[in-house]
Amino acid sequence: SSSAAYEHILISTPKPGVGLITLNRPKALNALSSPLFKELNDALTKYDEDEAIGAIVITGNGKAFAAGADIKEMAPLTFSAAYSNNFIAPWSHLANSVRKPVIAAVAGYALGGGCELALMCDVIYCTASATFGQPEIKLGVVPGAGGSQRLTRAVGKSKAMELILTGKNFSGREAGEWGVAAKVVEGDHQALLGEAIATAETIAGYSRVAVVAAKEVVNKSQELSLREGVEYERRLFHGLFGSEDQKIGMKAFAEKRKPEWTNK
Ligand code: CO8
Repeated sequence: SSSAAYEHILISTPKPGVGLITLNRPKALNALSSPLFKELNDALTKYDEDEAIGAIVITGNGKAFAAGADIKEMAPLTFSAAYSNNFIAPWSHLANSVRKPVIAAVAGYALGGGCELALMCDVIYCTASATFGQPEIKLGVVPGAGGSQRLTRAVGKSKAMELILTGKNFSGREAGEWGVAAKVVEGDHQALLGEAIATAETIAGYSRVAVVAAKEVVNKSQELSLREGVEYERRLFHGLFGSEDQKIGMKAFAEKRKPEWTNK
């Protein structure tokens, strides 16, 4: 695949099975304009449909993952235009429709919509010096791409309330301590990206069927009661006995060899 069709992102396959998307508006600190999001959604859809891809990584550069929604694009927006065009609704594509795992590799700024984009991903890896925050209050608005909901689920009400009401930033190190990030890397953007790609490669090495099911059941925990969630999990677990890969995986274990998945 080539990046030629895109203006605001780069795409590549750094390891077998890994689809990498690099946000690429460095002069605007990767501010998330509508044209950028259109390309991001297009690339995500293609990776999700591509049988060769097992996991996706989204990153920025050393200075910024993304410094937010594009403030210059939003400044003249009116209520009626925002409402009738359902402004930022397309952002939900990542959270609602992408079925393969998506890892955010965050170095530098992840502010406002950038923080929300990271929170929409399934796993966040970051550098210790990354800068997260929901500064919308300083602009006279509130988070609009899920930040008030996802950050609150991640850190609890009191801390989310404090962060969103003050607009204060938090570091990558804090993101790790609070469970927002799964891994905090001490090195630079390249070291971080290496770690994220290695994890994506691990995931891409498993049965696609099992991986999609694993993501689905964990996500259900955010939506359902515990009892409903456990029942949902059990049904999907039952369902996997209908896959070829369940037979392949368990037979390979018994024969002490590596399974060769068919993704069926
Ligand atoms: N939108 C548009 N342009 C931006 C943004 C942004 N969010 N962030 C930075 N830029 C631009 C700057 O305007 C500047 O452009 P230019 O060179 O043309 O003047 C360029 O990027 C470089 O930025 P700075 O010179 O400011 O770089 P510094 O290193 O001095 O500062 C900061 C870095 C601290 C990150 C600073 O740029 C900043 O505060 N940025 C804005 C952060 C912010 O408020 N983000 C939240 C935006 S609101 C939001 O995301 C709402 C989400 C709501 C839901 C989603 C709706 C779409």
